[in-house]
Amino acid sequence: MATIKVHGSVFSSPAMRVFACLHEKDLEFEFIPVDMGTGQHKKEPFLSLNPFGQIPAFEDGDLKLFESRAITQYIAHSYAEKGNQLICHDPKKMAIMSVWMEVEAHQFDPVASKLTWELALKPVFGMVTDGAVVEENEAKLGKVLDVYEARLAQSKYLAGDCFTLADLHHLPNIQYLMGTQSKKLFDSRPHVSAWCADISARPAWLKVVAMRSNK
Ligand SMILES: N[C@@H](CCC(=O)N[C@@H](CS)C(=O)NCC(=O)O)C(=O)O
Repeated sequence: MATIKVHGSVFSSPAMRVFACLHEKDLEFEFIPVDMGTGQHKKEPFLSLNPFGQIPAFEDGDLKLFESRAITQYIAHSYAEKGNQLICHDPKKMAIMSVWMEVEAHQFDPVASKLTWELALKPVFGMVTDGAVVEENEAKLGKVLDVYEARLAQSKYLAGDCFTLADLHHLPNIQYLMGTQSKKLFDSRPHVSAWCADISARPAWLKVVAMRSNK
């Protein structure tokens, strides 16, 4: 029995971030689906794993964590010797990686998540996409991706020459947006486009995509 447990949904971007990290590290884990439709995440026993009532929640033995990016950092540090290296050890490289993890969380994710919701998820739930929200956030995402284009013209990955958590954290929103009209924002920037293609083809990420297809 795996000691690592992930409570979540295969359609949740933060949960997919954690699955991607576990697959990169070649770690076995137990996936425990949370039925958000019935509000399982807002009741005990889930609230004792995450008092904010959000997925994913994570357990490794007696350690309980929430917040997807904190979970991936724990996994990458704690299982450093397993699977693919996802963090830099040199302090300057580590600092650059941290910068780009922060950029993902505070610049990329807020706009990309709004577009994912409007363009990829609302149609699945039979809800109507709000064109004004899409227009506003596509303009914002374009500006963010201009900065990425300049960065990725200098280095293959965001933190430098190697794939790290800074890249991995982007994958769920990229996956969703590549199936929407917002794909054009990535495709029109050659370095961003090459980076998306490269990180989306990683075997660990393809395993996450397969977890979703099996549902
Ligand atoms: N910052 C959190 C975000 C988690 C989050 O927003 N999860 C969503 C599902 S994708 C959720 O549980 N939403 C229900 C709610 O907020 O009540 C993380 O990265 O883990």
